[in-house]
Amino acid sequence: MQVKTFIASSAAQAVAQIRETLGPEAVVLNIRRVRAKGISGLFQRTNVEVLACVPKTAEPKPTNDAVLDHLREELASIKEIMLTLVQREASPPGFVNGPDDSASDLRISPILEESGLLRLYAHQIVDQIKAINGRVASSSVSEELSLAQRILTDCWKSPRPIQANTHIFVGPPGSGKTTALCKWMTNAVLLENRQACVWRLDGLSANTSEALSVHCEILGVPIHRCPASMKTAASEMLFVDLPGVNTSDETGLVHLQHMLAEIGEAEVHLVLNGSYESSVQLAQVRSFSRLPINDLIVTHLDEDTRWGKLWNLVLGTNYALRALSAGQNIPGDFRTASAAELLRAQFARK
Ligand SMILES: Nc1nc2c(ncn2[C@@H]2O[C@H](COP(=O)(O)OP(=O)(O)O)[C@@H](O)[C@H]2O)c(=O)[nH]1
Ligand SMILES: [Mg+2]
Repeated sequence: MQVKTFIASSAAQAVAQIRETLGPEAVVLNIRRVRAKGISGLFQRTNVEVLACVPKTAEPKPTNDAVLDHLREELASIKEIMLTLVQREASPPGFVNGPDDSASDLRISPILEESGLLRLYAHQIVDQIKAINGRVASSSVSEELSLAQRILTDCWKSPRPIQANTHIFVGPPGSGKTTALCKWMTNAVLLENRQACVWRLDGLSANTSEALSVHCEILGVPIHRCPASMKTAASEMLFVDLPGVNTSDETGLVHLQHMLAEIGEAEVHLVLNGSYESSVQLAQVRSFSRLPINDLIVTHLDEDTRWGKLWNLVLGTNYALRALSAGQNIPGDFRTASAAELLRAQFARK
């Protein structure tokens, strides 16, 4: 994947350059303001620097090679699974297996837990595999694995189509709301050519996301500190950034509830830090569930390889996952959530 650097005097010009050079498949990796070179730089003029690339698409291979490659991959993943199991058998001194460890006699159960699934859900999957097989421990690990993936895929909830042009990002402080907003907005403005506008609002506490204002300036997106100060065109996207509210902050949550009611029709996204333990994430969802949440955005996924944890949100809440975000770069890695995406990352060879 070859990354190209584009320098232009505005974000719009950078987009034109990217489209001309890389075509419509281009993905923007990062955007920042840089001091203009030469005489313009002396007058404090700045340019926009955009890093973009075209993601590699797999080369089609002859059928035999493809089958062999598939088998090799299967073998490698089975080897890895067996290694994981052997390592788990050799418990460290002082480590006592929980009473539930022998509850499941299918080999897939510890593999699912290892990938981040809570034991409760791992066992539910195992029960379903048993029901499908009609007998116990008869299938191979790889058969169990593909059955588990099929069952998980069937549990997937697709987010409902976007209905409003207003997007509000809520969640605990530091969960990655402003970063997720910037990522989404940058993709919308640069790659989809959408008009956008931002409200950076205070809640009970002040909204200190100064970086958001800088980012809006780079993109040429108007930013307002107060809702009354703007009228949006029907096609314009409105992104609303709010300060985080702690789950234990009852007053803050009630205030946030009123703010959302005042803003009116909107897509409300609950942003969660994906590197936190599932028990914490589920407790956060419970606290915010009094709000009109549409879907979940999970961030910080670069900090944890156990993407199987995300299934605990799918299985343990009524909400769908909208987007997955990994890393601080804007827009960087910000992808639409899907069952296939989760499974790919969950069972990727490390
Ligand atoms: N490693 C990593 N850091 C992130 C990610 N998303 C946000 N951050 C960082 O986490 C901190 C809080 O993010 P911010 O978007 O300001 O959170 P907010 O308080 O919810 O708006 C900042 O330092 C971000 O750069 C991510 O996906 N991965
Ligand atoms: Mg913020």
